[in-house]
Amino acid sequence: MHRRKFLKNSSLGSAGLLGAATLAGCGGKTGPEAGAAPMLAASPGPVALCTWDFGNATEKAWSVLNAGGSALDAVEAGVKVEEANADNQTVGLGGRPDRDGHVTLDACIMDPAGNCGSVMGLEGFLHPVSVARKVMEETPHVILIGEGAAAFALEAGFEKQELLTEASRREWEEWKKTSDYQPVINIENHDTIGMLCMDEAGDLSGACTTSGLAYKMRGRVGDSPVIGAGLYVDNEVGGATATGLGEEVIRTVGSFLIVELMRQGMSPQEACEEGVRRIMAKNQGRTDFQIGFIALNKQGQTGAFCIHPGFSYRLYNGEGHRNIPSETFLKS
Ligand code: SD4
Repeated sequence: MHRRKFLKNSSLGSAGLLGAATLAGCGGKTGPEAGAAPMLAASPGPVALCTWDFGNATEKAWSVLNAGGSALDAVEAGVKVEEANADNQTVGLGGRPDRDGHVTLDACIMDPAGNCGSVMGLEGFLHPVSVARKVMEETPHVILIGEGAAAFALEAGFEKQELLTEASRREWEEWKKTSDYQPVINIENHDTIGMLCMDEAGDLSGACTTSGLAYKMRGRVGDSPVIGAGLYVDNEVGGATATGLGEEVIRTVGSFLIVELMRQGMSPQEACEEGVRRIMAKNQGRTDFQIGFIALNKQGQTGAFCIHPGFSYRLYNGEGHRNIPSETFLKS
């Protein structure tokens, strides 16, 4: 899709969004009780969006929001769908292991008050995002790593389980034969889920969860659990989240940058584009990696931008549920 058309669609989308919210006076709520809501100045919510085409995840988040649930509960419930999806080999169960054969998970979560929790290199627990939420809500800390995070998860009542599936183990065995033991930096080898939600009250939350780069060095952590890099939410302004080569997102503190650009007046689309441009400015001539950002502002407008074609995001709002192709920095 051409940029102009994309922008036109985005602005139409926003107008439609605001229209729907004002008309119904119910923040876009659907279902039998939608018309019964009081005619108050509505927030543009609910809105749920996530990286890539994870329809089941946004569907789940939307069901939480549509029942009057909080954005925080929605993002957690939404990304848990992909954490439990063994067919998604870059998140949770079935995630590709590190080069030594361990599935190590990174996740974080942020609430409207700016509280945040994160786990890095967590092994053996199906829902790292829920462990991250417990870190946020039940400890004085923001981040727990590795063995400490696992001990905390056990204490908090999470059950330990094997996450390396037969399919991922077999692929890893094959990789070892040919790989030269280098982590794969494959431009399309990432389906990390980052999710942003706005609830009926207009409050924002976000979550991001991944098994990271396939066959990474043991101990390597990407951007996804790093607050400000893989995810950032400021309830006054908006939120952003990333997928792709985490090292480059960390170098520019990508999600924080995008939120700050929105604070200065950029639309989510413009801010995502500038976030990618900053990364490309530090990587002149390099085309061997992919990064995609999505963003949501307090007005319910959304945007996305990536380096290579192929990135899209899932959006569920008062207008319905759809997959939206992202504009790209490098044309194919
Ligand atoms: C990372 N950003 O660990 C993640 C990778 C990713 O799907 O997006 N994987 O760098």
